[in-house]
Parts: sequence; structure tokens; C-alpha cells
Amino acid sequence: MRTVAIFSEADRESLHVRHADEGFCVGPGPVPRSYLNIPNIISTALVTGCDAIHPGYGFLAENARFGEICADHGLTFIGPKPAVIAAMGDKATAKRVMKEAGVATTPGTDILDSVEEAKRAAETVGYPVLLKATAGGGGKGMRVVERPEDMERAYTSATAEAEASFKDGRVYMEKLILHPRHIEVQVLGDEFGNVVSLGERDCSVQKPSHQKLIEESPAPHLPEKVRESLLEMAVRACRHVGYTNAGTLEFLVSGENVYFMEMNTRIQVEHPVTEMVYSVDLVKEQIRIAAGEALGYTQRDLQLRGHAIECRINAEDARNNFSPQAGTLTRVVFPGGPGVRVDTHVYSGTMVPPYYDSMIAKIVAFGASREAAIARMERALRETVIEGVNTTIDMCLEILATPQFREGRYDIGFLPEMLTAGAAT
Ligand code: MV4
Repeated sequence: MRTVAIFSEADRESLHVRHADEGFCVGPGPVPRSYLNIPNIISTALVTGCDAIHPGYGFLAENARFGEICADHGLTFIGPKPAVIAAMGDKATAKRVMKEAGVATTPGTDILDSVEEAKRAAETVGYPVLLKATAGGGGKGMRVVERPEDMERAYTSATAEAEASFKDGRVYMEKLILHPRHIEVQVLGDEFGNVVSLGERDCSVQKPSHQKLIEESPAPHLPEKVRESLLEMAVRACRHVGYTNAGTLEFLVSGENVYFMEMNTRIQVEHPVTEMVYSVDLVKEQIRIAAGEALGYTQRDLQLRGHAIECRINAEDARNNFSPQAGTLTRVVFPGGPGVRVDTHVYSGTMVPPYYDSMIAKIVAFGASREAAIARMERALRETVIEGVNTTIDMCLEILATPQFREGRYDIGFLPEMLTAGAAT
């Protein structure tokens, strides 16, 4: 299959451009917006004779309108149908649809119309509650409300933040789940109604900004019946919405309780851990599905084997609120060996621009057991050399060394608490 890469003026030297058969600049213009320049992207696809566009995991991947525009130009958008992207992009709608499908959701409400309604609802749901922006996801426009007297302020500020960020101020309410784990399920669906799950990923190691830092599959200490119910719900949900292509259902898990949170209608950054433990090339599957091919296998054919962990290597100062670091990478040496995978666009001499996400590499380690995967990851991180900017490598090593991580007993509070404890000493 021949490939055409697009690039902006800031990353024409990026490895994705070198690896592709052709490369086209979708700038010039304000650099961070190049990858959102739909007319330039569509023109490039048409001029180079593309059949399909893979949107990656940012920018336009969850833009239903972009999916429609591709179709209008006879281009295959490698992703689910625009209507499904739109339904899952509205978080209150997604929750309503999942509830219909019999998926366990967090106790709460649909869209709230007033502070008064919010106050009444919170009495039923029970404090503490969370207000969430329906256009949000990832925590923008989210507010914890502990007591009735705090509701008015929280409602006003959540609504204002959502309106400012998304031009949609609508919010809904959920019961606040305390000390949950973030566990997500990978799914694939073809255009013939076949749906499979490829297990789960534990993504509970997150920065205070809700960005993931370390992910693993399978989730440690997940009771087998909880795991089965998560995977079964994910497949049922996908059948219910007619989901096609790759997707992820995010859940909060607390003890035996599971709560659907959001569905991501794209391939995610952390998909390599799933690829390693299921021996499946998810991006290849995305392309096959978009080309109209059937999955060609069933759930029984998919066997989990071993354990995989991913560490995100970001150009960031982990000691300083993970503040992004721009600059030239004066020396870059990545690890190798059996069971080690590196996904990256950088090499010695790369200029890391200040415009994009600060992730510069993903290091993924596979092992027959979780212990083996951790040991291999530690070796791989120590073998890695990145000079010229600060990175998250040392922070990842620090996390891997903690008893909580080694024992696999951590939840979403783990990294923020570790950072606060470190800062106090
Ligand atoms: C929650 C929650 C507790 N209870 N919802 C954070 C970002 C957005 N995707 C949803 N988030 C949360 N929703 C209820 N009802 C806790 C979080 C949350 C969180 C979730 C996953 C991973 C890390 C997190 C860090 C802080 C809060």
C-alpha cells in the first residue's frame, strides 16, 4: 500500500514523512493549525490519488464533519461512521445510548437546564457529585461539588468554561466515584456486524492534568468476573450503536463496580500494549475494515498472551508540573532487543517545536509475566538516551520502582499523590 504523509512547516523532517512514499506540506500558515486545515488535506489526498485517509489519534480523528467531507470527496475516512462519532462525542448522549444498551453507567443525570435542577438532582444522586461538560471529555468543564451551598458557583463556572472551550455550555451530573481505576476496553467492529474486544488497558497512571503516562495490559488484579463483564458490555455497546473500526470504551472501576465513562472513536496512543498481548496490528485492522473487509476471526480466536507496558516519553520537565520543553535533541538513542517496541518520529538532531503535544516517543515492553515486562521496561528506559530537552524517562523509572506499581495496586490518585509526597520532602 502506498502512503502519502502530510506535514506542517515545523515538522517536515519528522520520521513519518521519511517513511512515507510521498510527503506534502499542508501549511503554510499558523503552524499548529496545519493539521486541521481540511481543504489542504482533502486537496492533497485528491491530487495524490489517495483512496483513504487515516486520521491518526489527534486533530481530526474524532471530527464527524471531517468524516462527512471525506465521503463527499469520494475518500474513505478510516474510522467509524460520522453519525457514531457525533453521538459518542456528545458525552451525555453517549451515556444515554450506553444505558439503553445495558451498559453500567455512573449514577447521575442527563443534561441539566438550571442550577435549581442541579441542586434537586444532587439530593437524589447524593453528594459529592461531579458536573461534566457534555461537549468535554478529558476533564475540561468538570467540577466537583461537595455540598449544596457550593452548587451555584460550580454550575456557573462549569457552564462558562464549557461554553468558552466548546461553544456548548451544557453540563450533566454524576456521582463522584472515589479512588477508581481507569480501565478501558479495545474493540474492533467490521461492516458486517462482527464485533470483538481485545481486552483491557489499565490507564490509571495519569498526571494531575489527566494525561496518561504509563499504560498496561492486562489490568493487574482485575477480578475475572469484572473483566468478563467489562468486555461483554463493550461488545454489546458496539453492536447496539453499529460501531465500525477501532474504538475504546473508558470505564471507572472501583472494587466490583464498573461505570462507563466515555467512548473514544479513534485509535489511541496506548494501542501498542494491546497489539503486543493480542498479536494484532490494530492499524492494519482499521485499514482492512475501512476497505470493506470482514474481520475474518471471532472472539475465540483472540488469545491474550503475556503482559505489555507502555511508557510515554515526553519532552517535559516532570519536576516542574510537566512543563513542555522545546529544543533540539542533540543525541537520541533508543532501546532494542526482544519484546521492546519504540514508536517515535524523532532522531538525533530533531527540533522539538513548542506547537504540538510534547510526546516524542512511546516505549513498549512485552514480557511473559507482568514482572518480566516491568524488568524489561526498566532496562529499556535505562538504555534510552535523549539529550537536549528534559524528558519523562526518570519519572517513569521512579514510578516503576514504587511498591504500589510493582504490586499493581494503584488507582487514578497514585501519581498525583506521589508527586505531592515528593514535593513535601
Ligand atoms: C469521574 C471521576 C470520578 N467519578 N467521574 C477525569 C477526566 C474525564 N475523562 C473524567 N474524569 C473523571 N471522571 C466520576 N463520576 C474521576 C475522573 C478522574 C479521572 C478519571 C480517569 C483517569 C484519571 C482521572 C483523574 C482525575 C479524575
